[in-house]
Amino acid sequence: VANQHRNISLKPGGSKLKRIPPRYLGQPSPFTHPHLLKPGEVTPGLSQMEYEFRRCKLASLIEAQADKLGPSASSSTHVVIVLSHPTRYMTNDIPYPFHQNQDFLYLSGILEPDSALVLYGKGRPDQAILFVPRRDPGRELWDGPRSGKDGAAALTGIERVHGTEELGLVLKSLKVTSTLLWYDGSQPAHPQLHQTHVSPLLETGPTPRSLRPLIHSLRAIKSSAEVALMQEAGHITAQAFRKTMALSQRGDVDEAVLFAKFDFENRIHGANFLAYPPVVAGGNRANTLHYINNNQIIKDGEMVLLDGGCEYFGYVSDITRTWPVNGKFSPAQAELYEAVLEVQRSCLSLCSPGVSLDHIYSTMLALLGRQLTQLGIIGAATSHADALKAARRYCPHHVGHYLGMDVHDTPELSRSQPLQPGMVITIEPGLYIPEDNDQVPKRFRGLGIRIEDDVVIQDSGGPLVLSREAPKIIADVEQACAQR
Ligand SMILES: [Mn+2]
Repeated sequence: VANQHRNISLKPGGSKLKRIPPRYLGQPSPFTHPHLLKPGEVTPGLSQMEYEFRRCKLASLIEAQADKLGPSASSSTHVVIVLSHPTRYMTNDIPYPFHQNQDFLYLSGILEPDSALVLYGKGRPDQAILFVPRRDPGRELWDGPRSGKDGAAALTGIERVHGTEELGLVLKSLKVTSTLLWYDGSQPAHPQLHQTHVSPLLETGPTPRSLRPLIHSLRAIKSSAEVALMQEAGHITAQAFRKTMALSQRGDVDEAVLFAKFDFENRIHGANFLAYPPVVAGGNRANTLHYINNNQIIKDGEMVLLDGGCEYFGYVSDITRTWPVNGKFSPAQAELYEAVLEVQRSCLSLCSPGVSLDHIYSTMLALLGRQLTQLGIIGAATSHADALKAARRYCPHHVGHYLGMDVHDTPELSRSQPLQPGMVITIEPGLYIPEDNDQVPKRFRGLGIRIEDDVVIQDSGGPLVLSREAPKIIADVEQACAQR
């Protein structure tokens, strides 16, 4: 991470700790939730300093980009606008559980809807203004307490805080129309705030420059505090896999039961919730990559593919294991499983700085092609090119993706870019043989296997596998299934 930290002037944020108001805020605080947050933390595990450092790094990235645009750009004033998400509704006045816009959360630590962050400054946008919903006893009676201006200021350490209704006014006072504006307006995170406060300024002002790629390049490299949160997410989910496997002793199990068990075990061990609807796919349904109905009976002798992960204070896990629901691999299941496992291990060993996800992907295809030949799924005389084609047919997805605050994290980042220390990725090769494929030896038909681990790229000593506690080799899986 060191090279990213050059040329950054970091103001000491810890020295101006304000007293947290002794009341409930719009999110956990060190006062109300001392079991979750230490003094000086904005969200569990992440300090005011860490959030301030992120804003500083973004300011530096913008400064560097402006330098490239020429002398007039580098001396101009910058304004950065990041909006929170709105509350979304399932039906009339019933909200979905609120989920924050991760780019906004990354820079502010604020977990309330209808909020915004503005960064501005001449040459370098290093001044922060936060906007949060103002206190409103009428609304708070229904929705619960809000942080308000004083609460948000004390929690985040950002001194200048306004009510959200002042966003447009403040932006106007910053003379946004004559600045370099950094804002993602094409798909605004909060359409209504965009419409009311930002859009009118865009009509007469400059074309905003895209912000998301810059934030994603920062989010891609995890700090040690972020890795610690992801370790915990991986640990919780790995233990949930153990407990869910232990329900596999005689077959004929409902996918819904495994789903419920997995959900329960994640939550009871500290996860906030599952990071995405898990795939709990028995038998041939494992060949439907995004199967989430999870409502069928898995028969004795079949396997289940479970792709699930949890969110732990803003950071997620994403793990897949495939195992027989009666607790014992059949010879054909074991044969296909070992083939995927061998490829998965080889791909894990490639996870080091300088290698790209795309490179690991092409290696995966070559290795899968070789396994398909050995399994007799494709002929021994198949050309290299045709083996790759077959590998793509039997594994239609990529080897992995970036992981972090999102399951498919930092999508602005290309998978052809060399991995750097602190990046977190998944490694998830699979082989999927639909039951109606009569080109393939009968014993493999209807089997779908994926093995997915979460991996931190490290400078030396190989990758750190966050999901290592989830049973993976056949002996460990069978042992986990046999646990009472
Ligand atoms: Mn994944």
